[in-house]
Amino acid sequence: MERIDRTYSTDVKSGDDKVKVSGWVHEIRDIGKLVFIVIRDRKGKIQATFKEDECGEELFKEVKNLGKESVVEITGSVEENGQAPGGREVKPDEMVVLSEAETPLPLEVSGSVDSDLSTRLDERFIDLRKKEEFDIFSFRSKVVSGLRDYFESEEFVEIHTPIISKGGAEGGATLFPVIYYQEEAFLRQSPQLYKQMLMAAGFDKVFEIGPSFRAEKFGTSRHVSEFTQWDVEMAFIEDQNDVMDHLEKGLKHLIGYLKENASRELEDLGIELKEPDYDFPRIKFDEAIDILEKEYDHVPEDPTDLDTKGEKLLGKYFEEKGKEFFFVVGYPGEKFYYMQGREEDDMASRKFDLIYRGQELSSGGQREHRIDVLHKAMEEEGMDKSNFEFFLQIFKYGIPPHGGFGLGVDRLVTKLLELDNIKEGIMFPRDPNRLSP
Ligand code: AMO
Repeated sequence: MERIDRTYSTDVKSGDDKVKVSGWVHEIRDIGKLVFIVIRDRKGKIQATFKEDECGEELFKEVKNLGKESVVEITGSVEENGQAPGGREVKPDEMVVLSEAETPLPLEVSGSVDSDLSTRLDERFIDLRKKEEFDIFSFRSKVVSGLRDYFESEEFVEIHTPIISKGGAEGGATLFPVIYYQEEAFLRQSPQLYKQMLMAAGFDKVFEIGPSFRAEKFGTSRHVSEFTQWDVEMAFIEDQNDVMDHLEKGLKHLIGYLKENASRELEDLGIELKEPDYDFPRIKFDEAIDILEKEYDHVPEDPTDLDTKGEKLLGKYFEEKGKEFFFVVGYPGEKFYYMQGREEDDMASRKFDLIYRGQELSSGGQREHRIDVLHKAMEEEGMDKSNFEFFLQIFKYGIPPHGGFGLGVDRLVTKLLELDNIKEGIMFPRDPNRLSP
């Protein structure tokens, strides 16, 4: 038999005399001597019209028995039809049923029935058949390309560091233990220590895109147990501002890139992205607390952090000034690896958060590279230093001042696409109640 390449629905043109379209049966309308079926592929839909007196008895019988969501391959010519989706339809010569779908389906694909998020995630492979879902994940793929585009052009090197470690850098409460042969080990909470090791190795500028794991106890709309972090580290910096500059420029580049390269997805999802034409405000932690108190009469319970409400209110404050992105710098009581505020700083630390549309998107800062200060900070945090010997070593034999950040890719996608829940931007999310699928 003659081999014909598959044509996506959107590329089918009326007048084509032989095309092969393949996909899922999205819709069937059987009106006796005529059966319309709509085939769906990842790009769109195309109708095929089967007429009893034209397509032969056997083929007609087969199409009458077809169930929704079965996978078929139809070969035929293409004719104009103003009533069909896209104004054209396939006149079939042949149909192969590649896989039959059972009925009833666990989830409606056509979108005529709204299912709650939990049901959708239970039946995720079917849920992902919806065009909107494909658009979200095609967009997500372009987010990663756009960030990579910026950091590669700035000569950052992509790295891959271990997922299994002896200890985590981000605090004991959210560690996931694993059994590593006879030893207890943990899934990484971030690539923090390894990207710093590469600064001691002289790599100067690195980035990593990979999974990080946190045993977050509460299922919120912005936390998951496994997320994708965009990590960056750079050496020979003056202070945290050098790091913030790259984060700001990277995000501005990304939005421009998406407007150009993801315009189809954005349009279909009904999202209009604004390119930030302003410098991201950089305010000190104390100033942020002042704004919250004076403008909104809000005092976060934990004096060393902004709570969710605080971030939201500050987001509102800056959005009213036309600025969706801003930095808060100098958080008190920060993790051991951040540099504490120095005399010239007038703030508690060199740690910053980037907030976008009222939600923390990234944390970063300058690192402490003075070994004595680092030892003290680890003791104060009550850490078992024996698990971090490999890390402490790097400060003994020459390491430049350095800093970096970690950015939550899932949160970025959620906020850019205005999704309600971070899990909508993750294919197979993990939370305290979900380990499957
Ligand atoms: P932090 O813990 O703030 O910093 O994490 C950085 C960014 O990762 C995302 N994130 C999460 N996203 C979804 N679910 C979670 N449970 C979750 N936890 C974190 C957020 C957050 O801003 N090592 C430092 C970064 C650095 O200094 O380089 C770190 O991990 O978007």
